[in-house]
Amino acid sequence: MQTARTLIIIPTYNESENILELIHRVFAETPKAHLLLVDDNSPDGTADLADKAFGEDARFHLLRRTGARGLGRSYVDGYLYALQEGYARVVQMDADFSHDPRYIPMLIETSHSADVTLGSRYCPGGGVEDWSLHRVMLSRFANFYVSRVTGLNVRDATSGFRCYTRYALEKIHLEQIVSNGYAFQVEMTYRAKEEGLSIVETPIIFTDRRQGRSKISRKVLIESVIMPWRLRFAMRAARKLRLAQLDQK
Ligand SMILES: Nc1nc2c(ncn2[C@@H]2O[C@H](COP(=O)(O)OP(=O)(O)O)[C@@H](O)[C@H]2O)c(=O)[nH]1
Ligand SMILES: [Mg+2]
Repeated sequence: MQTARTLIIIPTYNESENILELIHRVFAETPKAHLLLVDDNSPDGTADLADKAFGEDARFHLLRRTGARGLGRSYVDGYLYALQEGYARVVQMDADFSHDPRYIPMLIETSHSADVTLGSRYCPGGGVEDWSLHRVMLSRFANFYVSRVTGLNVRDATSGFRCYTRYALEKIHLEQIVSNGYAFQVEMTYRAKEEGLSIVETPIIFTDRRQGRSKISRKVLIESVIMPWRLRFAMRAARKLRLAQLDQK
């Protein structure tokens, strides 16, 4: 497996308890891949900690964001970095061990035959472990809701453990992305579909975070309720426009 041109993007906000072990584990799974931490100026010093431990390692890269914090914006900055630096694909994952690094090779392998690879909790072989009933219900409902409203026929559109090829990132209009929280994953998936990119799901077992606290806010939840409708109506408007343009020809 060729991983030298893979960039693993990890967004962080206050992950000092997880980050060093996670980076060790990621490099153990994929020694040739490079890793980019996109840190939102974490008050707990996550970025400094990682930089001190891995700053000398040529595979380690650090993007320190300033200004408004945001998960979606952090991913986009990471993707732009990957495009600029010439990587062939990106893998993105959380820093809290919910996403087990052992799945990275499988995501990379699958990305050789798919533009977008989703680490999926809800396809055969996938699942969740140690999650409260409340989180399970919320996630299940979110996926049901998203697929009903947008018509996206993927099983785990909100998964944050995924792989994009360079081609996929170039096709998706990153500058047009508007959402920032869970809805960000949905919007990326939706735009991928609209661009005709191939999307494949491979099973993962998702576990609850090991240390630290979730940063998911009420604002993020509200956004994830509204965004599927925005995508649906934006798509309709775009189709109408295309049809009108065809009529004129
Ligand atoms: N750069 C950046 N990372 C974030 C932000 N919010 C959360 N993260 C990271 O995104 C990942 C998922 O966040 P988490 O709080 O675990 O969300 P949850 O798993 O849905 O509860 C973790 O690696 C967080 O450190 C943010 O505003 N900026
Ligand atoms: Mg988490």
